[in-house]
Amino acid sequence: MTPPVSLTRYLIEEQRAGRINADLRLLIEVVARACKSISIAVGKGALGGVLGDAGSGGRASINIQGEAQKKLDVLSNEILLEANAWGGHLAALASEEMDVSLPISDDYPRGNYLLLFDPLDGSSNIDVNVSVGTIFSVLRCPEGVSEPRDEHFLQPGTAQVAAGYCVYGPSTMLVLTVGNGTHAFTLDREIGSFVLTARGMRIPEETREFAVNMSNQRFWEPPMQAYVGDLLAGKDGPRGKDFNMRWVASMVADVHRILTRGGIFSYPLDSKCAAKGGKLRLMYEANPMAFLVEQAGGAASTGRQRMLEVQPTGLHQRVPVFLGSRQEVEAAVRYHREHDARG
Ligand code: AHM
Ligand code: MG
Repeated sequence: MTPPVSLTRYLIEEQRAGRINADLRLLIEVVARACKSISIAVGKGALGGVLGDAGSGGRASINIQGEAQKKLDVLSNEILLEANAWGGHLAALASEEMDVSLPISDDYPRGNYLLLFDPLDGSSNIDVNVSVGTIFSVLRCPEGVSEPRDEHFLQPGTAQVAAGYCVYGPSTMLVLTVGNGTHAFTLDREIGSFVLTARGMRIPEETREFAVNMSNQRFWEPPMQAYVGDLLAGKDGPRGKDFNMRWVASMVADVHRILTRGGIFSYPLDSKCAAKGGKLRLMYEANPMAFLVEQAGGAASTGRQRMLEVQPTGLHQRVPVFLGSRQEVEAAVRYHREHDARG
């Protein structure tokens, strides 16, 4: 029997192969350790006193996105900030829960990497005991920058050196890419170690499953209406096959299902979120997921552009998202292209 491969061993082997350096290895280990702490907090639920809204005196705490923060959003953010503050591997951090980026304090050495994260994605599922997750993306700090600010994070997704998520579901799993495939590690709770359980994940090219919040249908753009209309028409429509639908409302859980068995995930532009550019955030939701999905043979697009090539203009910028099985993402993109060509 071959011995299990821990995350630590996997990272050491990637370092020996010259694909990552010691600082990036440390960074990923630190994020994974923080995810273990978040997993423990999420797992305690009501017993840990961590459910419900953040804030005090009857006043909700609101983040930069204008969304009410949950206690676990705030706690997860603090866990990630504390874990990454002192190791010397980072120059600065940025989070969904923080208005602006945070340079590493002068009390510690500054490293060469920038870390972005959504500390607890799927907040609407926290209080109902449904899977949530942490999403992260790693960029290089530009050469010669000693005082990193928001503008230094504004690099396209193709510049990511690592990305991943941790899903807090029936089991806790970390899914990671350093640009050499997408791999899944399951948390062995007794030992406290992430163990490699799926090496080189591959998303099936074709699918019969889609994930979208159908309640927004009437607010979508015409090409999205046409695309989903044809999915719903099934065997009787131009697609010639029946489709199934799933929507967890935790991007991490929906993407995890798609990485595991295929499908298309979409959060398109709609008239409610059009002024903001979309619902999901480019830099710490769409881009890390796009990197993971592409590394698993899938595709990721805004509907009109490859996700990883979007030039960011803001830390909290939002984008429409289509990702998953390659042929299905290409089909969704085709509906947009043909609609736009008609003018
Ligand atoms: P959050 O980061 O505030 O949790 O919001 C992101 C989440 C995604 O995980 C999920 O895909 C989407 O919002 C669900 O949106 P909706 O409630 O509109 O279906
Ligand atoms: Mg989120």
